[in-house]
Amino acid sequence: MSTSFDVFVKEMQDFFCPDKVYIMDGSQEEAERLTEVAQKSDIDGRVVLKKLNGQEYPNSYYHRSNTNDVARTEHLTFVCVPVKDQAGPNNNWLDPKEAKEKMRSLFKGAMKGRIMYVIPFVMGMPKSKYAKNCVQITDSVYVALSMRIMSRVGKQAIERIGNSSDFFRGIHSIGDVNPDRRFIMHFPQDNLVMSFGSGYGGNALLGKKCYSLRIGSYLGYQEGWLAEHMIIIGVEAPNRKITYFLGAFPSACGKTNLAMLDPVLKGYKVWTLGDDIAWINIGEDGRLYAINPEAGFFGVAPGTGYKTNPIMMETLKNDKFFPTLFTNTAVDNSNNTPWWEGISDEVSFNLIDWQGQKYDKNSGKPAAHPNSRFTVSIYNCPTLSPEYDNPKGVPISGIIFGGRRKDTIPLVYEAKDWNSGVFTASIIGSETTAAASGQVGTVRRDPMAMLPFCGYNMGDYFQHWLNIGKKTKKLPKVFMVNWFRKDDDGNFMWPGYRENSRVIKWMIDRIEGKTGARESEIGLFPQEGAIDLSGLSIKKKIMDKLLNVDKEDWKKEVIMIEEFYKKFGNKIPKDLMDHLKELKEKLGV
Ligand code: SAT
Ligand code: MN
Repeated sequence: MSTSFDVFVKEMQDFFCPDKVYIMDGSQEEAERLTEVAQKSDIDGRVVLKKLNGQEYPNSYYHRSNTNDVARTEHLTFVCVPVKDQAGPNNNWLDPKEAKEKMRSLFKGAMKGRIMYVIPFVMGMPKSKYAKNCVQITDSVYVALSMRIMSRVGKQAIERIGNSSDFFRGIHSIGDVNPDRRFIMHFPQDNLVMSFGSGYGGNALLGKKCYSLRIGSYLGYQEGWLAEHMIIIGVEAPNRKITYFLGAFPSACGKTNLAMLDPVLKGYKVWTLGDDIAWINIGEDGRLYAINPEAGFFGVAPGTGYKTNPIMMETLKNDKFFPTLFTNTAVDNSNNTPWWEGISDEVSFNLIDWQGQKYDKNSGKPAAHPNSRFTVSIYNCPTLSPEYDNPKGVPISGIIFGGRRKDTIPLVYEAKDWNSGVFTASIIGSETTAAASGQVGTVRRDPMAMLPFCGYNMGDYFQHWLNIGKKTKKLPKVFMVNWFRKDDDGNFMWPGYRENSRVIKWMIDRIEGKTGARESEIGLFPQEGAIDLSGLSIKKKIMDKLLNVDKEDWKKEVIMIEEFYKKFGNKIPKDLMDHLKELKEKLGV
């Protein structure tokens, strides 16, 4: 497989038998040409793209996918390495030889009558030593256009690759969008992903979850860095000092909202660097530095509105260089604009739902698919940090982990040190919501929010985190948050959203050594009055409850953690087992 770019393209052409081969150059003219092509071509009888109202949403297009192809398909996603244990219980496994044979039989001749798009791209700023060279093959113009938004496509990538054979290969065909013939196969040892039968983001934009997280985490394990499912933000304080944070949350915890938070506290500002993925390296000064390998947002539309995330609304409406895509939202036929639940309080009479039918308000169903998405360039974000394009990345002072829990997990606590932080992150649990399949409200473990994205055995991954701690000179502080605690009547106890900046201010005070902390069984709590509550009416009794260890809840929690750890057998590092043992002792379990 280690052939040069030209040879790889020729091999792919001979194999897929497309009518035409098109090598992308990333130019503005190309964007115009491809959006033209997409407005004329169809998948399953539906045009790929329709232009939306350019006054309301400049340079924006609408895409409706096949109704069976609206989300990542984890059960059809495999990590293919010679030994099953290397993939771990956190991945589906297949022998690489068998997997390649299976994929070759699906791929053979699959592009007859189609155009084969060759997408040379860089994940990360091309000047950065942390950036990686990649090439994706696809027969979907929607995927080709999406890749242009989400990564740095074109000449710079071809120049960086040169005659080298050292680049990631992502081979994709949308096939006939049949869920019975849909596979996403990862070959970490070959720096290769093969994906067939889906056009959906996480399955088909191979630079994203497939490369930047699954293959990336494996490369990081080999090379001494971390590929994480994290936002990157810079928080500016009234003294103009900016503190950089990473944040990892399972889905439906408001991750994207936090990435572009408008703090309620005067004088504070959040600068956005990333909303999904961070690559973290040890810099020359021995600190951790993060870059966002992506160049766009692939965000969930429902729930995004002027109240919850005005910055994202502005991003979507920005007059833009890159086209913005809306996928599986509803469309308001009265003015040809995209519409979804939560964009505004009113429901227009003229909605066409995500499946193309006239929407009936009384149907009890949403008009937009719950996982409908926008794909938009990060350069349209008004709060984009000036450091976003810094090839060195930004120095990280704090890592925020979180989950959605109605009980047990306090509003915020700090891990005592790095290893306790790794333990805290390894035990993250979050309640499932209606947007995910399965039972609503049950707690699922999702360490570091990486369970579906760690490309190797998660036990080894925990050890890798501990090792990074040993190699780093000045480690960031690690915090755990839960914005979603409820009282006995089922009401949220903490107001959330912009008010979360109060908790982040406390973190900055901790990082700067301006405030002490109160020890507890699970970690360090804010001292009385240390969270700035000015202008917020919240009872002391509630704050006390939010910042407390409920021993009975935690006794149940440690049992669940123990069960989860057991799945990984002796792969769980001794240090984490010791932390669990210590916690059990403190709780008297
Ligand atoms: O997996 S996707 O990248 O398509 C969406 C997500 O879960 O973040
Ligand atoms: Mn994600």
